[in-house]
Amino acid sequence: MDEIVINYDESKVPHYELPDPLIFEDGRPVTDANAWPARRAEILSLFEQHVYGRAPTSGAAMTSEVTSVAEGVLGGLATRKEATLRLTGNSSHLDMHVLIYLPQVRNGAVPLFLGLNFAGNHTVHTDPGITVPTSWVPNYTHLGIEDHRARVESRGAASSRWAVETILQRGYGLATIYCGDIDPDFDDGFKNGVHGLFPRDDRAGADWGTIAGWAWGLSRALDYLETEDAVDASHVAVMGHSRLGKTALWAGAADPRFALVISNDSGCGGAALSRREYGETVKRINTAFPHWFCTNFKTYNDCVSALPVDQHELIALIVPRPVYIASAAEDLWADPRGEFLSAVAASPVYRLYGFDGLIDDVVPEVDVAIHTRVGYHVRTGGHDVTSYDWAQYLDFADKWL
Ligand code: GTR
Repeated sequence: MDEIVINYDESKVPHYELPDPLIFEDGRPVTDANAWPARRAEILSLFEQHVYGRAPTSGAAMTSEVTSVAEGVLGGLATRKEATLRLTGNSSHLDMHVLIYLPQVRNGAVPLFLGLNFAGNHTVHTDPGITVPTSWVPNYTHLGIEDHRARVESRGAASSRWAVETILQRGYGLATIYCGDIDPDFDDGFKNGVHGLFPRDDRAGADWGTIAGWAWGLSRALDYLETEDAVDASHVAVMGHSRLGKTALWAGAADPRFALVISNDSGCGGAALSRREYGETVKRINTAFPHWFCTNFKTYNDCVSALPVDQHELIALIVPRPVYIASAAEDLWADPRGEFLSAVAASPVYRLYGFDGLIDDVVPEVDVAIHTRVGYHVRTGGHDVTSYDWAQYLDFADKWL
């Protein structure tokens, strides 16, 4: 295999030109907001064809069952609810376990943050009432540890990334699902997880990868939330970190029911511009994670400038809904500057709708958040989700959701 060069030198970023989100493929300009839905449909189709792959539009039936409800948990702050969403395809089924926290005191249906987690719902909080997954979980099976005890010991392991109490105190609910319930995060030739619900021998270049599968699962979770009286499903913010930040962006781009979209350190294949080739590149991501994107994406490994889209257009697909792009100063692998420039390049589409976008292409100072309808910050520190990030998301949601 060729050596994959990773560049961290700004002076070595190649000269690039971004595709213009406001010019149709046939060269016509988008002159007003009325023309945007048609251009949006064109860009969405290009992302399906060349980047994430196309999800099936029908073929899986869903049933739901509430498996537990507990009032007054987390010191009286929350109602905890768990539900199993069963998706049935041609010959198999899949169970997605949703954990929902709602403020115990509510004045009607609440707006809510929805996000996938990396290693099980029980990792988001030390709450002993959260059910521990019995499905494939990363790190444990990889280490040869299969027993239930190791999983139980990871209760709360990711709690610093989920500001559960703060979210509830601010009047929002939180729903989360373990991403591996939807599709286990390894390359198995698209046999297990959601792909297994729609089995086929003839996978084509634009068939969906794992990120599209996870995003599809988020939409199914939203289908369920629409049936939950305590949740205001027209005010759901989809949020994710890193690979799950890429997923949140694609879910929000593909499904306009998500009212707000938050990308936390999503990097390559997420908010960062592919053409900059700074930090993680298209070639590196397709090599290390061959299952995340569609097969067609790999044809651009050595020629990203030939891609008919770049990631600023993924952000543009969310217009006119609000979007927040967050970077971390030390997370060079995710290319903070490339994430910012992507938000800047999506801004003309916001302006079409009369919203201020990001105008200046100078990256803001560290820890100075911008809360225009396309929000942005680069915070101190590395690849993570912190209380600073959540403080911004909550303020941004108060303003725009
Ligand atoms: C890295 C990957 C990134 C990012 C990250 C994560 O290994 O290269 O694209 O997604 O994983 O998800 O934590």
